Amino acid sequence: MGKQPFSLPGLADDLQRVEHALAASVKTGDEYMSSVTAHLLSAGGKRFRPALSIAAASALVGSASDDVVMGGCAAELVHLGSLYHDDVMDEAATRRGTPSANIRFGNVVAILAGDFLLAKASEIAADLGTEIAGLLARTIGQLCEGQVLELQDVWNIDRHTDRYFRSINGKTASLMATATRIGALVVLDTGGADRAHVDALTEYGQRIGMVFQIVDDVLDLVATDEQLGKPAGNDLVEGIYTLPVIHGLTDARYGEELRANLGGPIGRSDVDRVRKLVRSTPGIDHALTVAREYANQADLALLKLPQNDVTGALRGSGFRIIDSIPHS
Ligand code: GRG
Repeated sequence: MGKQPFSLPGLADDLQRVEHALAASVKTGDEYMSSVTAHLLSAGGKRFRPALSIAAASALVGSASDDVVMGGCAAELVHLGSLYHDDVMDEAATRRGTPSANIRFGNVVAILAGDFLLAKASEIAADLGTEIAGLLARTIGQLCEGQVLELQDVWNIDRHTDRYFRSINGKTASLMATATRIGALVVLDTGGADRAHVDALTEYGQRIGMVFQIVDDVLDLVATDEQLGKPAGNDLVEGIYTLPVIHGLTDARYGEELRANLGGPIGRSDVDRVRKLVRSTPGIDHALTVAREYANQADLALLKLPQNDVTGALRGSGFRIIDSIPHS
């Protein structure tokens, strides 16, 4: 898989337009502040959320207008802002393979820079109309709710899968659904789509978001620090028990041993041993089976759209995200 799980004609050029708009959006009136807001942007990132906005518009009308590009930027700015805040909360040292903003500039400045990016996202969304502005504001709320739900279950070895799914829907899938919906809503505003198509694309984005987060959670247990651009096993260190772990804890063979190792802080030196223990259970396979169900639901949502080259190219994208997991 390349950087995106779908290849669309013109996508690389459209993402260049996104890049220019993002660079302009993170500029502030102050040089120091601008260096903070540009920090994570310059460190890279896949720009998957803008790609979803572009894909949604392209599925409906074959191309992405400037407003679609700006809508994708708004979603990416919310994502960036949330990462600044997340790294402060986690006291993370690295992100996208470079020192995180909190390490480089301190917590206070990192939080304010995150706030600035959310403000910019809101400003862009307001230019796109009240429906999109309201949608983005609601989504920021959902991100916070998903994150707080996760925090409530920290160190909880009896974490319920329902609460896991609700949390990842809030913290990840909601923004991917919204990025996709914004692309479709911009087209709707110009008369190029109907509501049923907007809803089908939103459903596609949400399902892809669920696949994405489950895969992210699996990667934390199977990938290397280098592959992740941050320390592997971080969820275990933070006390966040994701689907493979929750399921692994029910395993007749290794569940008890796993349980004895979880429920409280573990040292960095124990992380690899515990990751291996989780990998000895069927937890990873179970999580991937669930991810495949969401990937299939994403494909089913696409069937509610007019069938064309773009919807054809989007088909299977959830499965490609799953297939991108490195094999040991
Ligand atoms: C203030 C908006 C706001 C939110 C506060 C911190 C928080 C609540 C939410 C963040 C939750 C979070 C970190 C979710 C994980 C999202 C995720 C899958 C990140 C990785 O996304 P990629 O792989 O990253 O698309 P790149 O680096 O490629 O952009």
